[in-house]
Amino acid sequence: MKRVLSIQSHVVSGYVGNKAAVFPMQLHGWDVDVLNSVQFSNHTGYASFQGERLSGSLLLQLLKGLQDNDLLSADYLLTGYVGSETFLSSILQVWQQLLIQKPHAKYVCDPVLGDQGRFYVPESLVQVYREQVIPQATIVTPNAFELEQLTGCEPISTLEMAQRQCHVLHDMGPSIVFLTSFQPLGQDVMMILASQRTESRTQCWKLECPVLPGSFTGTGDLCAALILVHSANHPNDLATVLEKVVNTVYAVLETTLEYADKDDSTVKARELRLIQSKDVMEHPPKRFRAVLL
Ligand code: PLP
Ligand code: PXL
Repeated sequence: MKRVLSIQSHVVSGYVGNKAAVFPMQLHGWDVDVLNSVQFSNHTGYASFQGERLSGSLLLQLLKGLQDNDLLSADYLLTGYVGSETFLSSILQVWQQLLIQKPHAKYVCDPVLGDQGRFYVPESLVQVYREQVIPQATIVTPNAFELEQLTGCEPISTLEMAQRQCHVLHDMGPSIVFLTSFQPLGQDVMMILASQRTESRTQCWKLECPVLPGSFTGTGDLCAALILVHSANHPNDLATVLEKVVNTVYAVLETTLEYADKDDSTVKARELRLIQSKDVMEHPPKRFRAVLL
């Protein structure tokens, strides 16, 4: 099972969306069918950007091309940032068609909505994710803000609350929930939770690591790609998946910081140094460990 259809953004310069996801997956031996939902000069965190978006109808044309040539054959679908309801609905059509070809296909969905109380997509997408997308996803990878929006809960301030909301998301369908970043109130630590529900039980693992200075873009996209790769390699060992993913992402961020000049806090200096992190992506360090809650 090593072919993935990845529907995400393309940026000419820098590393977000497919630019952050494709290389790591290829490095782990995956064939990646790359479908670019936008082509922008750079990510939207810069002062400006240029480029264009793929429409939902063009996505369906590409789907037809793949179907006509018997090329819709991925074992996994991976999606990230989606900017409109029509594009999200077209993605669901792609997923339905893929399931017809590959009934055992899995859907890894990063339900990108926003972060730290701020939306970067239209708020109307929350309802579409909640009602139509999440129920079809196998693995979901929200951050704390996205989890709050999807379950409709109060701001998540404690570990217990975070774990409870992962259960609520399981109730909506996905068997694996990765809460990719969460800071409990009053604690200067970052937590990542990985929760797996099977027929007989739900197990939740926690990993803690220090908060690194500054903010990065594309971390969530890299994280989702690595979750896909490692969960396929270790289907019955979520602790290992969590450790490999976080230790890789952490090492990539450290490498990124090493390359940035000390007092260079520009957006450009915070572009992930993915190419320079090839070795750590292939051989994740054994550093931060997962604990069972
Ligand atoms: N930072 C680190 C060190 C991580 O390991 C992860 C995910 O595993 C993230 C950030 C995730 O970031 P985001 O908030 O973009 O989901
Ligand atoms: O990392 C999310 C992302 C994806 N795609 C585009 C972006 C961003 C974040 O800024 O600008 C185009």
